[in-house]
Amino acid sequence: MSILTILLYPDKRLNTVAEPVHAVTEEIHNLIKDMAETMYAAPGVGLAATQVNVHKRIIIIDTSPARDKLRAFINPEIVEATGVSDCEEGCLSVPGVYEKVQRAQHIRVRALGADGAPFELEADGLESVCIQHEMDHLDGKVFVEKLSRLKRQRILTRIKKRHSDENAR
Ligand code: GNR
Ligand code: NI
Repeated sequence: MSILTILLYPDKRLNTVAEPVHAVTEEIHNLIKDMAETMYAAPGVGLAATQVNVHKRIIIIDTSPARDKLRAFINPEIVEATGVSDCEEGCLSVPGVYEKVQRAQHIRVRALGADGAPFELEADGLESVCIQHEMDHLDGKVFVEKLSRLKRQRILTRIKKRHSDENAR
């Protein structure tokens, strides 16, 4: 097992659209294990393969307080979305930035599990937000790209300042 490097916004590789998985092989199992180790170490409640520079349609989430309910979604699709929620989001690829993003409140997702079998799941609250956030990563979208130009510009300025402060130390 290994901890993978998480790409940081504004890395252009985060804008890659991920490809569907055609077979759930041992290579995919190993990737999911490494993604889980990376997510728990971060720590985060979700991770998309895109963030570790693997452009395959795989996300994992664990929003449980005990951090013992890992779920993998391969080729996830939202089959139903209702209501509106705006929840403060953060992202392991944009450390230290938290902003409200508008999402569907309730979703029904269809995907393949790590065992290759299809399943459907209904989600609300943080789990729903997290699945939508991870699925955006697979389409090459980082949550800050959903904000207004002004907010995004301010975030970019803050990130650049932080980098120059780090380099000056
Ligand atoms: O760890 C994470 N927390 C989080 C909080 C609110 C909404 C979304 C998230 S996902 C994030 C991990 C991450 O960056 N996944 O892509
Ligand atoms: Ni993220």
